Amino acid sequence: MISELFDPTRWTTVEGFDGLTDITYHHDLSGRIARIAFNRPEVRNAFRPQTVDELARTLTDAHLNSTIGVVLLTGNGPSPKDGGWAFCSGGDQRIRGRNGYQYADPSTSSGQAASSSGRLHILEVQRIIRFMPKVVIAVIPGWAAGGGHSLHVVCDLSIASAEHGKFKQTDADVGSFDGGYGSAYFARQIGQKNAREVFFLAREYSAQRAYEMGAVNAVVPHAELENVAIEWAEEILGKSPTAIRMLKFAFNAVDDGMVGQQVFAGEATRLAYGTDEAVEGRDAFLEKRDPDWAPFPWQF
Ligand code: S0N
Repeated sequence: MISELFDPTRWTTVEGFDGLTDITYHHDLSGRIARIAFNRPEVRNAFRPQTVDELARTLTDAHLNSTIGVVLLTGNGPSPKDGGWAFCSGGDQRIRGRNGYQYADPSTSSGQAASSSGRLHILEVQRIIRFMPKVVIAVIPGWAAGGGHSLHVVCDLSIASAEHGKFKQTDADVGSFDGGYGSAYFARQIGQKNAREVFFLAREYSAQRAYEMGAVNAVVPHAELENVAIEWAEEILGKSPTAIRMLKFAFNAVDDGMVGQQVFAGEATRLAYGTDEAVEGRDAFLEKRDPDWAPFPWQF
C-alpha cells in the first residue's frame, strides 16, 4: 500500500522511474496530472539528499512533459509505526552534518558520488516548483514542518486534511533557517506579524487555523483529500494553458526581482515568436534582405 488516500485505479506508474526509493511518481489515466509523493512515512516524510534528488528528477520530468498541466505534491501514509500522517517534516535531522545533509550510500539515484561535503539542495527543488509553468498543488494529509512547511509555501495552492493536517515551522528549534521563500515569501502570503509568529514561536497550527491565516486554500475531510485535489486539478486543466502559465509567472514576477522579470519576459518572447511580425524578422535575416515592417502597425 502506498497510501490509504491513494486510489490505484486512477493512477499509473511512470515508465523509467522504477528505481525510486524515497518518493512515488504517478500520472493519472489521462496523463495530464502528475502525483509525486514523499514515501518515508516512518520519519514523517523527512527528506534526505536521495529524496531531494528523486524529487528534482520527477518534478523536472513533469515540467518537461507537455501533456502534464498540474502536479500534486503529497506525502504517503500513514506511518506503519504509529499511524501518523505527514506531508513532509523537512530535512532528515539524523543525517544532518556540519555542512549539509549526508548521502547514506556511496552512489545515489542521481549517480552522484557521496562526499564528505553535505548537500543543501532542497532550495533547487523549490525553484523547480516556482519556475515550472504548471500548477503545483500541495496536498497535505498530515504534518507540514520545517523544510516541508517551506515546500507547501512555495507550491501554488495548498489543500489540507481537516483531521490530520498540521503546520509547524520548527526551523528556529533546530538551528535551521529558510531565509528565502520559506519565510520572506510566506510573510507576503499571510502578513508579517503572522509569519513572524509562526517562525519565532514555532507553535503547532491546525489546518483550520492555517486556513484562517491564509496559508492554505482549503481544508477538506481527510478521506476526500486526494479526490478534492484531483477535482481542483481537473478544473484547472479546463483553462487555457497559456493563460495559466502567464498568470503563474505574473504572480511570481513581483517577488522574484530580475529573475521574475526574466521568466515572464521569456514567455512574452515565446508568444511574440508566434506572430507574423517576428517571423518576418527571422525570414529577412535568413534571406539576407531588409525586413519589411510595413504590415505591422505601431499599435495604440
Ligand atoms: C513533524 C513533527 C512535529 C511530528 O511530531 P510527532 O507527530 O509527535 O512525531 P514524532 O514522534 O516526532 O516523529 C515520528 C518519527 O519521525 C521522526 N522524524 C520526524 N521528523 C523528522 C526529521 N525531520 N528528521 C528525522 N526524523 C524525523 C521522529 O524522530 C520519529 O522517529 P522515531 O519513531 O524513530 O522516534 C516532529 O517530528 C518534528 O518536529 N520533526 C522535526 C521537524 C524539523 O525540525 N525538521 C527540520 C527543519 N529544517 C529543515 O527542514 C531544513 C530545511 C532545509 O533543508 C534548508 C532550508 C534552507 C536552506 C537550505 C536548506 C537545506 O538544508 O537544503
